[in-house]
Amino acid sequence: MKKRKIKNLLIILLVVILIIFIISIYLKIVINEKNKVEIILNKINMNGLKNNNLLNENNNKNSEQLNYELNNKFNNIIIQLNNLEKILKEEFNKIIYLRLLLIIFISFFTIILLLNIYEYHKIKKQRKNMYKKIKEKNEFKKEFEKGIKNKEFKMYVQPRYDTATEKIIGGEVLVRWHKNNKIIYPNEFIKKLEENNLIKKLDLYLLNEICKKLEEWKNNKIKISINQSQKNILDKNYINEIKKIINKYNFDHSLLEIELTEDIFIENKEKVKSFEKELHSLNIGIAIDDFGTGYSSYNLLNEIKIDVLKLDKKLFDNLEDEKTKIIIRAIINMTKELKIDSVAEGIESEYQLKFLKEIECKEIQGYYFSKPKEMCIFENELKNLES
Ligand code: G
Ligand code: G
Ligand code: MN
Repeated sequence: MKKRKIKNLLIILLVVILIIFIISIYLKIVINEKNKVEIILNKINMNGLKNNNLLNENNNKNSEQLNYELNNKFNNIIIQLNNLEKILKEEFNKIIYLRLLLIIFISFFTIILLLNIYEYHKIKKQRKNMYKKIKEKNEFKKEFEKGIKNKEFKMYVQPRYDTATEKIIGGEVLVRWHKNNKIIYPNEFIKKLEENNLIKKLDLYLLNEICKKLEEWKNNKIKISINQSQKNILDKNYINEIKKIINKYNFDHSLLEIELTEDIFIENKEKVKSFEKELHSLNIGIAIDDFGTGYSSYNLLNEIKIDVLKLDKKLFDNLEDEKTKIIIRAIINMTKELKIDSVAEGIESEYQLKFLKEIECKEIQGYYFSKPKEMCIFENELKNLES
């Protein structure tokens, strides 16, 4: 951006310098011409006067007739000189106008030429950027496909705890991309996958992986929620693909919950309504994620059957404030009356835990108890729970 501005300024500067240069040359020529014409006119005047003197000197006979003739001749010379001066000035003006036109034309042409050169380079650069972007997109797609094939997308689980008993009752699946010995977090790639229409593949891949696990954990009644991009809801085939996956495995479907962020509920209410009905017909739960950060239209709780409300971390960031407490208490009371489960997310302190116990928020998730863990570690914890 800065580079482009400097380039623009340089081009404008160049044009201005060029115009000043042309005008100065032009002015120099005009002044020269003017001087030349004046010198010629002066010479003619001088000669005229000299001739007049000569005539005066040579004719001391002083006859009246001679005087009269000489006067006539002299007047004629003056008239002719005046005519000559007039003609010369007119010619001189004509030349000046023609040159001025020529200079305007050259300046105009130069500006057009420079603008064209500039446009050409701009388009060339844009095209280069476009190719670069397409190349990057293709490379990203290839990397993603390779990632799926090589099982680079790993499921992490952040446990969900019962607030009253402080025992693990479930977990949220959060993906991490293990690529070239580095862990990449979802914030760095989920949006890119959505933009490239690849997110459905990842979300369904993870859904398949977690259904496999739920079948393995059959003895453990652990509830699992999984994030699914709201973009999928707009895809007609999506629900059929979910059906295909869950029918492949033998587990209690009521242990599975799908988390969707609240904006989709507002933007595509009708689509979410039919999606919710399909999910409930399969006995799968539906949760609103990050509740309290977006539009938070309470009306949607009336229109769509929600099983879980996940209250966003930001709501609890300022819990010392009395007003914040009143709002959270009201939300929790509302969920109780509507028979919706409440989950407080991002809980990091004992103070927050104490308050959530007091207002009887059903579940807690946060660093206070546990960060997201690798699947194998979470599974080990589940085994310990069994014994
Ligand atoms: O765990 P972390 O804070 O990095 O997750 C950031 C966000 O990424 C979460 O809020 C969640 O909505 C999103 N996310 C995590 N895992 C998945 C996933 O498997 N699919 C989709 N669509 N989003 C995910
Ligand atoms: O899908 P969702 O936006 O709810 O994802 C929750 C994200 O918040 C996860 O990526 C997780 O890493 C993060 N998270 C969970 N608990 C805490 C917490 O106590 N503190 C902070 N800062 N982040 C958390
Ligand atoms: Mn979530």
